[in-house]
Amino acid sequence: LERFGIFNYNSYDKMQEFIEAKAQKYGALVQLQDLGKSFQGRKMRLVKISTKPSANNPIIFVDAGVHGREWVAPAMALYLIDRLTIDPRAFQRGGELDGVDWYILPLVNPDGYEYTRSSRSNRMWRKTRSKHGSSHCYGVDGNRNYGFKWAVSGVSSDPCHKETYAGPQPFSEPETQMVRNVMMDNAKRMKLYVSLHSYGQYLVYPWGYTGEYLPKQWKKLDNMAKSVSDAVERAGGQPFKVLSAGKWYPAAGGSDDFAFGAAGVPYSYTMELTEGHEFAFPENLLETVLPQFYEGFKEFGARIRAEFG
Ligand code: ING
Ligand code: ZN
Repeated sequence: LERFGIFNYNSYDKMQEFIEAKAQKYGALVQLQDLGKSFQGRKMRLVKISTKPSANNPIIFVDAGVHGREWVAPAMALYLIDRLTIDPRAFQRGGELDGVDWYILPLVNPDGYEYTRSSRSNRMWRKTRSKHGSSHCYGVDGNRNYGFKWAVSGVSSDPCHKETYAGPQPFSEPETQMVRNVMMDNAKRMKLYVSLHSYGQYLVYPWGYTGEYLPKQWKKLDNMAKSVSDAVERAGGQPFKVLSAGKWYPAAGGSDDFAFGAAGVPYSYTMELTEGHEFAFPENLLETVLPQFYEGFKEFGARIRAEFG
């Protein structure tokens, strides 16, 4: 029988059991919010970690796994949930939970993720598993489906395109609607959004839809990203390449652009994990890299507390 392991690639079901157990064990600290269901009917639940839910703390929102094949991303999100709840240091003054609330959605695209687990030939699936119109093809690229500058660059309008089909309209996917709702419902308090992916090791910020840099804000975004990268490096990890997403390659309809441009989240990033392994990061190395990346999240927390706490 398959067993859950914090340093394993777990099934959707095992991830659900893990977050349920966390909510049971740490009732005062961990709240689960039902967001709705994926296209195929899988429950999506937001994990809210807060020592003082009524305190109007700044919110850090982390999501992962919008692309099915990028397995290291949800593994990192679960590890983050684990450390934030078990680490006594997190609760202390200046710790990760001091004056900062963490909202974590560990698997944005559970249908695509389970599809990549179903057989070797499906391992490289990226999109959701929805069907639209009369097309016989499946799925939309969840990171091209957000309603900010939708489809203006870096997308395909062909439902059969395996990578970057933007969908028949913005937010055609229930999964991206749910992420949007988390952003909009918490827009006032949300100060940082991080979307976890895997391809190379990049920490990129808006805009994604264009190669133009934000005239005023890019420097602050760049500085925070570099200090996060430094923290990961100090822990023995690889540094991140830090630049604007659209300078790397322009693509519209990403969640980070929506968070920044539509929800007004001042710090918004796409974090691409694990240099050199792309989509197939070896499971036996998770034990090494996840704690290194966690040091980066601590730095994110410290920075947000310093500016907004
Ligand atoms: N990378 C991102 C993608 O969706 C990205 C890069 C981020 C593009 C933000 C546009 C905006 O293509 C992966 N690995 O999916
Ligand atoms: Zn991705």
